[in-house]
Amino acid sequence: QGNEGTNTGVVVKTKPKTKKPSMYKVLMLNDDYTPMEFVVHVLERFFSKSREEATRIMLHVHRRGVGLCGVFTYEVAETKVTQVMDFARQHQHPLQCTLEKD
Ligand code: TYC
Repeated sequence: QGNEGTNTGVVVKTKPKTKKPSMYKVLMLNDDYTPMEFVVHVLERFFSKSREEATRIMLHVHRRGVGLCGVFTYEVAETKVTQVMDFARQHQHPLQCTLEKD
């Protein structure tokens, strides 16, 4: 945190040692087969959305093709994508979820 220069009149500003982690968007993709109710359930279960918010996001994805589930650090985002894809596969739905640098 030092901003002290020496006595040369030059101020040497050191970088803070910690830097904010890069954030990643988790995006949900539309398809023609996954039931709307299943997508709402996924948003509630894995992204802690209320039923109202989950429904809003699901309808946005249904109409626009893609929608934002949340923004997380890389490790958390990757875990969410894996959990959603595994859950969808277990239920034999083609639901796709992906990660994009913020
Ligand atoms: N388009 C699907 C349907 O009509 C619903 C759906 C919404 C699927 C969002 C995926 O991410 C999705 N049953």
